[in-house]
Amino acid sequence: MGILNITPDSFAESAPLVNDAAVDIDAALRRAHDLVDAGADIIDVGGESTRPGAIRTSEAEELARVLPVVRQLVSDGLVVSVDTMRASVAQATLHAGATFINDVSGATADPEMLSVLADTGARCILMHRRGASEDMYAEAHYSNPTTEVIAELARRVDAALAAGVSASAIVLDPGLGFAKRAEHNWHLLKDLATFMSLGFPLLIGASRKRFLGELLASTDGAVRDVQDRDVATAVVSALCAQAGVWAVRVHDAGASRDAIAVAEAMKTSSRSHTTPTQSGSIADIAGPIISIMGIQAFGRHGVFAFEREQGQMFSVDAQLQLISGPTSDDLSETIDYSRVAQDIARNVGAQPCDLIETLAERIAQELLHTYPCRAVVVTVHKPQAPLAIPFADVAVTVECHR
Ligand code: PMM
Repeated sequence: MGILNITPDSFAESAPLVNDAAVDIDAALRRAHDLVDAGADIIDVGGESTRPGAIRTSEAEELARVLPVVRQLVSDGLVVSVDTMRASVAQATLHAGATFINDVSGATADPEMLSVLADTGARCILMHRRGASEDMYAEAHYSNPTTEVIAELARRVDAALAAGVSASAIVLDPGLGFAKRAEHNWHLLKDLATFMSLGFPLLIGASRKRFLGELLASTDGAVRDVQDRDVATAVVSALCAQAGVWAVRVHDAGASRDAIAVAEAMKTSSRSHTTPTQSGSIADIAGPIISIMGIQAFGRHGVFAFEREQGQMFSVDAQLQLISGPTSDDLSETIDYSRVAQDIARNVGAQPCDLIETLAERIAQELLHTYPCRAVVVTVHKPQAPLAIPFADVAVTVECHR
């Protein structure tokens, strides 16, 4: 997950994307595409600073910063997450095509957030924190950071489920640096396996954070400069990948992508050295393949106006090749196919396409970017396609490799 902070004061970015209240949209889009070119699968767009001591941005300002950028990135085909604590911003950006809402308050800051998430069926990242940015360190007291953070996150999961959010939509994040001092962050990272055992995908945001700067302080005690923390960040990313973490939220996507490639190669070296792009077919690659066939979903795809107006049922088959097979009988080590099916149904119901080729490609790319898989094959069937003669089915199959 590449970070795109559209704020005037982002501590970790070289050049702010907001100057004198004006958003440099072109620069924001360029940075997002650079992150994707460097290997980011998701772009996390934020319009409000959450650094310690930050005061809140107004709703209008936040929306003005993120919405135009989200719209353009979605239309460019990128998978977008929006870092917001406001239900109204979540609602507007989801409507514009964002896939994830990343709420650093764990959906506590805005009482409407959970109902927006439940109503839209959006994927959501529930992060742990205590207090707010203004008083970040006041509650940074733990006797056991891991058990306390897990207990507090579990309460957020319970609240989300009670509000109607699907379990399969939830990603958890222990919130490094949020009401946590360096020793707490290290404690949480040491216990990644415990967080993994909760059974939810896990996101880790360590990128360029102060605890890395403190670790790398010079002998005279000067904390390492923010811009010089990317090697340390990439090492955290590799160790996260090794532990099975779903995503890392980073500024330098290239460094983390390389580090993760190393971690994955070490994990899977006993299986195969063949890269999927060389192999040609999903069946050629060793490793488990999850198949979900005949997912029924309503959509408005087609070149005719009546197809857009009335819509019709589509059927989708998907095969996902896992990056590595589970090493135990534990759901968190594999892909949850109920989540995959829901993602596919949501994708079919999203923005209409003229061609089922485009839809199949869009679904395959989303699956590839969302789940830890090497390769994806998607077939979209359109059994009610407007043909002049009787027929059984029309279908298109696409195959995408990481
Ligand atoms: N950290 C920041 C902002 N948003 N979201 C999640 N889910 N996890 C994080 O760790 C996180 C976040 C602050 O970092 P930045 O100012 O570099 O974006």
